Amino acid sequence: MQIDVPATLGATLRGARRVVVFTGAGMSAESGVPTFRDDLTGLWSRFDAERLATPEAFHADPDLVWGWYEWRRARVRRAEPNPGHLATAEIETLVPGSVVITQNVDDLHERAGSRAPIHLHGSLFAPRCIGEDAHPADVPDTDPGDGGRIPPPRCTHCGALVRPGVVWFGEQLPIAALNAAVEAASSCDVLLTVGTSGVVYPAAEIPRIAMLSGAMVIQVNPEPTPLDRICAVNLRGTAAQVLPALIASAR
Ligand code: BV8
Repeated sequence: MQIDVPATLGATLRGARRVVVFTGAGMSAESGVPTFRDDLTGLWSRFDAERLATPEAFHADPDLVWGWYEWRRARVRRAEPNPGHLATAEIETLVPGSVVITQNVDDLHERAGSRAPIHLHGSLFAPRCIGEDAHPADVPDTDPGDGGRIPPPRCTHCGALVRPGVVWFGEQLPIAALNAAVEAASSCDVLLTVGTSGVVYPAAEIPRIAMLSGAMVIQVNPEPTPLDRICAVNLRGTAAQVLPALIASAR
């Protein structure tokens, strides 16, 4: 489906000093990675993602939670970056100094060529142990099939259980990532918010910080979100449709 992107947005992007692309799960939807609020498919349909993505769920049933993350990690490994990821990486070439801030725990921005995405909620590819030193763990790629319970490995340094390297609900965001994201949002002149429902905090503050700092906030989402009211422009379309059109108008 052709999306009409106002030509003025291309000029705005081209003339920007610094662009921030703030992304959520909708960015990876067209790569076949389910969004956070999609009904969890198959085996996971009877669980609530927000209940599984917590320290309490892991401590109550490590095999269930580890199995869920291994199932998600295998899905991401099989996925490819979509045209939205590629267009996002091209923005960094078009406007040097631009940066991606992502809530996603996949590695699709990196695989599309984005240099150093800021991961506010960690990564599926950075498991660590729950011991005091949080030793990074090297977890082999397995095929968990449709998922199911998988006992988490033990740390080879201290023997503690290994956990996914993501930020769970109730856990603090990595301070360095959060500070870098706030600095980028405060100093950009355009922020694109792409594929996020804008309901999880403090990440959802990022577009507001940009707007309050004088940036033009442009939203790319097929649906309305709470962020609509702080956006100068709401492009009702998908990441893989809109972002390539936006970049084409900026070249
Ligand atoms: C914390 C990693 C405190 C794990 C995730 C106020 C202030 C601070 C905190 C809170 C607060 N109020 C409540 C809280 C607590 C909580 C919170 O925000 N709860 C919500 C539910 C109200 N926040 C926290 O717990 C955070 N921690 O505050 O700690 C603290 C302080 C000091 C000391 C100790 C503690 C931690 C939150 C991080 C949770 N981890 N992910 C994992 O992945 O398993 S969150 C997870 O959901 C995602 O990472 C993402 O951030 C979030 C929302 O998902 P989205 O990315 O937006 O995806 P979603 O499915 O919701 O929407 C998809 C969108 O895409 C839709 O709009 C759809 O229309 C659109 N779309 C679909 N297809 C496409 C598309 N768009 C474009 N193209 C398409 N093709």
